[in-house]
Amino acid sequence: MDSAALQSAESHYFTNNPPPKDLKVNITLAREFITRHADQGRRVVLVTSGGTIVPLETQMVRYIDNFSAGTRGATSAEYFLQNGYAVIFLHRQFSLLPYSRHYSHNTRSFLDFMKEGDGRVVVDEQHQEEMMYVLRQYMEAKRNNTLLILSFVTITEYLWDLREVAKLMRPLGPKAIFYLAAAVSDFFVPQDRMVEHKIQSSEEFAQNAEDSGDTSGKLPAARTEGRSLIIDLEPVPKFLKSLVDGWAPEGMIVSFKLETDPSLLVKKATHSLKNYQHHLVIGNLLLTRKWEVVFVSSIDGEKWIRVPSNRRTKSFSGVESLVGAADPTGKKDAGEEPAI
Ligand code: 9Z3
Repeated sequence: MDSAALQSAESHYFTNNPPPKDLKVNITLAREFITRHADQGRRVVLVTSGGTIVPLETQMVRYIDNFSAGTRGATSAEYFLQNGYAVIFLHRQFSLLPYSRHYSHNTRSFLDFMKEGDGRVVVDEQHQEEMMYVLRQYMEAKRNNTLLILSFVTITEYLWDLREVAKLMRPLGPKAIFYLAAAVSDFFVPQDRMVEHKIQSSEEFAQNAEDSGDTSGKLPAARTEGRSLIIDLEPVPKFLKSLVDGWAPEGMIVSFKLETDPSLLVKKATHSLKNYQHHLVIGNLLLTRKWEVVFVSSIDGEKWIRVPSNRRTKSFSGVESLVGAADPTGKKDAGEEPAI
């Protein structure tokens, strides 16, 4: 796609899919955060995390989602903070957050880390050391104001936030990093093909386009035909190209590529790098993502990073993961810590 076609696809998308209600607030917070840290000489990274959803109805009852829990993004954000970056953490609402992730979405409840002592709630002895380690890092990020948490739910909210934050980071030039770990939908329902009300299970009660206020004559993207549900999605514009070429052309851009077929991973990561001409694609496979990733860049070619097998464990879901990374003592199981 040439740059004129890309610009027109982008402008069509943002004209036809309205911004989220909290966009203005997010822009104000991000502007203040970026300016303050740039003035203090800190590097700023935008970490995106978690999955975007695709609503099927305007008054949304049903939506398409993906598996991402936000482990990669939340974990990576902690490492960026540890290394002196200011982090804008743009995440799917209710997905994992830096630091609190150690105690949420776990097979254990956070209450399992507590006990009663002298009529007060205290942290159990066996978790004191590890929790103190996490708490200190969390407190330091709070004290220095180096973590800004923003959230999205839908693909459209994500793209609006990404575009506006990227434009705010543009003046930082190469000091701005984009670390795009969010699992982004490839297909979506455009606003002008979305039905207003809940999709009915029989044609008898189904809305037609006019009922939903649409006069364009287009068929609703999700509709019942006979007893079948037909979902006819459209491609999401290639926003990575817009980011690299337009929103923040001097920034360092790291994207992720997720596949399930091992024979496709490096091919597709290389293809993405060639297509978008950014700095690094980190490839991962669904089943092994917690302990191996491949870095594909024009400088280093293809480079695998693997967690040694004695530091992996099988999690509840059968996916192997890294043991001990969040534990200062190295003795305990840190749960689902990914390779990077
Ligand atoms: C990834 O590949 C992430 O590493 C995971 C992390 C989503 C696998 P979890 O949240 O999983 O730790 O459970 N993310 C990006 C995949 C993606 O959507 N890439 C797009 C693309 O390649 C946009 S950059 O086109």
